[in-house]
Amino acid sequence: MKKTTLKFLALISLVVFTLGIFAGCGAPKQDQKAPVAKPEEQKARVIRAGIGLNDKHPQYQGLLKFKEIVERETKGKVQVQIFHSGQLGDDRTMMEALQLGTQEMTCPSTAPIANFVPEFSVFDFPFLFPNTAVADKVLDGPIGKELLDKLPKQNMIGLAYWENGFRDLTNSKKEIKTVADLKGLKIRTMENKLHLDAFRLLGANPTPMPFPELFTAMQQKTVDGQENPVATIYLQKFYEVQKYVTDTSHIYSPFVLLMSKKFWDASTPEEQAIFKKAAEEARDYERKLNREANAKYFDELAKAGMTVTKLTPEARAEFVKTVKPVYDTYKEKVGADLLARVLAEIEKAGK
Ligand code: TK8
Repeated sequence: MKKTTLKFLALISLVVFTLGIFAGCGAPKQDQKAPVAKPEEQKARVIRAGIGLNDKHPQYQGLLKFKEIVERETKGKVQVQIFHSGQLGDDRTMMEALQLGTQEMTCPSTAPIANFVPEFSVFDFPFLFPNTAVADKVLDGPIGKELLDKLPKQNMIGLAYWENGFRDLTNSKKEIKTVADLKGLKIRTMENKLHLDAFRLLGANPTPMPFPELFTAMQQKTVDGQENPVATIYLQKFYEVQKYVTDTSHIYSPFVLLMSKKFWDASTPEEQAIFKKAAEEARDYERKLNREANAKYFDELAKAGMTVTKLTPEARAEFVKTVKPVYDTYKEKVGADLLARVLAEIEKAGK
């Protein structure tokens, strides 16, 4: 090594050393300020995971599984606390908290995520996925990943797609057998423009509202109806305030398990790998429970006093045709190329 290079290196180390001393003097280290913790608590970092649904829902069971895996594999260094029923706020508020780093995890549907990354609406086109097997293939494949990869720019990390499910329609006014029956009904939708437009096309009077406000809105008749998978309709006891349910299956809602980028970046690569693995294992568990729930709860809703209506093939075809125009209106908004690729994947997966 040349003399000049050596001198240069010596100078650099001196500067770094001096800065280090000053930094050390100026700012006391974190743990000097922190209250004395019991030894086992000293290093535990806490993930606060919030959801809008209650603790009866498969989504909550999925989070319990995630917690179990993460706490076991990190040997307790990362703890997971679960807050259900909107205790930490609605989906939008929780995503904003993730962005700020004041909350670590949440699990919203793709519909409200589209307010942060518009491309996520691509999965919310009505009557897009023919069944859950095809949905799994597309979401767990390259396109699903491509969308998750857009989240870090919004200071969030997408760990895996979980399942909310095919959405069905309920209301307190009348039986819905055809599109015409929906005319003028005040329907709560998620906060997503595509959903709102689809319901406008059906002749309803849709209004966006955060989920935690929904039960009271139905009870006080601020809205006539809403749409959610039957697991939610049953487990949130919507049958207490809604009389009619129709198996429209109009939109398939994926959930995305989200983590704050701040928390992710503060984790070691080993911990990140554990979060990812736990998210995927819990996903398989959650999907299984959710599918069992969605298959059985129509009967339970009938037992609870609701009128359950199955659409005839003709009536279903009319629903499909009536909402079709959103494919044109939203093609450019989500990206025409992206939509075309999703449709091609679905076609391929269905074969
Ligand atoms: C709960 C929501 C809910 C969703 C909705 O926070 O808002 O209707 O289907 O499950 O994520």
